[in-house]
Amino acid sequence: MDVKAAVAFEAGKPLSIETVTLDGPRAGEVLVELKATGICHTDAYTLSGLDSEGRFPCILGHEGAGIVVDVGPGVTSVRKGDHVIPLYTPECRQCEYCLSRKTNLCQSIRTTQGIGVMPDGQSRFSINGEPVWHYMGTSTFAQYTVLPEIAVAKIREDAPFDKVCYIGCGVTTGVGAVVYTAQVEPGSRVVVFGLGGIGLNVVQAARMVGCAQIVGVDLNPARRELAEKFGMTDFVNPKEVEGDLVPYLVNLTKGGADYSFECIGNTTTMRQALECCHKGWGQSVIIGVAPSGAEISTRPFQLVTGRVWKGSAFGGARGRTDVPKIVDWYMDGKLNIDDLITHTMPLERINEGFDLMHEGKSIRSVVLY
Ligand code: NAD
Ligand code: DAO
Ligand code: ZN
Repeated sequence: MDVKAAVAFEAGKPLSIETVTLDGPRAGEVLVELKATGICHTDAYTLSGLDSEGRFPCILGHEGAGIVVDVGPGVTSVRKGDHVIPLYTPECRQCEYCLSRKTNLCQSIRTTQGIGVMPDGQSRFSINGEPVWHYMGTSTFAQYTVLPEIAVAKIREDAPFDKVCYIGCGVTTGVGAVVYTAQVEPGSRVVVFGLGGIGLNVVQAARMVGCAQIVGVDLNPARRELAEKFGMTDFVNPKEVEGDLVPYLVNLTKGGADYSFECIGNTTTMRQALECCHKGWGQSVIIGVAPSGAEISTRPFQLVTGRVWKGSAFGGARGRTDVPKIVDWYMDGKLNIDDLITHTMPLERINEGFDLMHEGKSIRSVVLY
């Protein structure tokens, strides 16, 4: 079928709106009509050329929501008409990783996903007979996309696509880091580094689980108002702190954070996030993705004395199991997504969404199909 898509032909160039050919779903696959997709920093990172897995030409996008319009042979878990969120972290429930119950990083299609093809080694997208590669197994910057059935989460039909698409990455990454990765207890004191599209979701999850203190750290004073609306109790702008930031935060949290979250992708703030944690038990969760090749450091005694350093991908969420629950939390009013979606646009104006993100003017831009 012919499909309208925003194609990334080469690194560093704007996306180009094209009509591409999409082959139908094969065994174990589904065809999804996208209704909305968010634009995330990871799309921009890959478009910049810095992502070692970036393969051009490709169709970016990994934060979508839509409807199953066709299924291939052998598909059992979804059917035509189901509302779904594509999953860049699939959940096969059969691989060693899924069965371990220790991680959400299902590996069953990892190799092919990482090189932009479907599990049979081929792309379903093409232009004039030449392949256009998939991206993160999702390619949501297209009107239609093909996905393995293990890479879609079935969601309730009353959930609005233009809001719950954000659960496909940003919301789940931030909320899941609190609920699944750190398993933050009520009454905890937390420090959140970076109050953007991920950090604000950490803040609202910290409020949801009943944290006593939620400190937000950001260089941008404009982030304060929204963060307070989402539950932040204290705002710290590092530029306004006299002396070292770490002792300031330890003092503010009366001995150190029970949990801290790094939502920037900066190795300096990763170290600060670990070191502002409470001696004996504080845990720091790295969510931000640092530049390729970057390294983190601290004094080992920070860990000897009980602080724990860990990381979180897609919030530690098992997509097919946990994403529908997060949709419920939104529909029940426990999570606010509406105020984080600051801009919407048709596919033809998708490059404006990238510009707004680079200028720091948006929290989330959503493309509506
Ligand atoms: P964002 O740009 O919207 O937010 C980052 C915030 O950090 C901004 O408000 C900025 O002002 C602030 N900031 C920048 N440098 C700072 C510094 N030195 N000190 C204090 N504040 C600073 O980004 P985002 O969309 O929220 O993404 C955050 C990170 O999470 C990115 O690295 C992204 O790639 C990553 N991410 C990780 C996962 C995962 O599964 N682990 C998923 C999605 C995104
Ligand atoms: O299993 O090796 C693997 C793949 C893990 C992917 C984790 C992705 C999280 C970080 C990238 C940001 C996604 C938008
Ligand atoms: Zn698996």
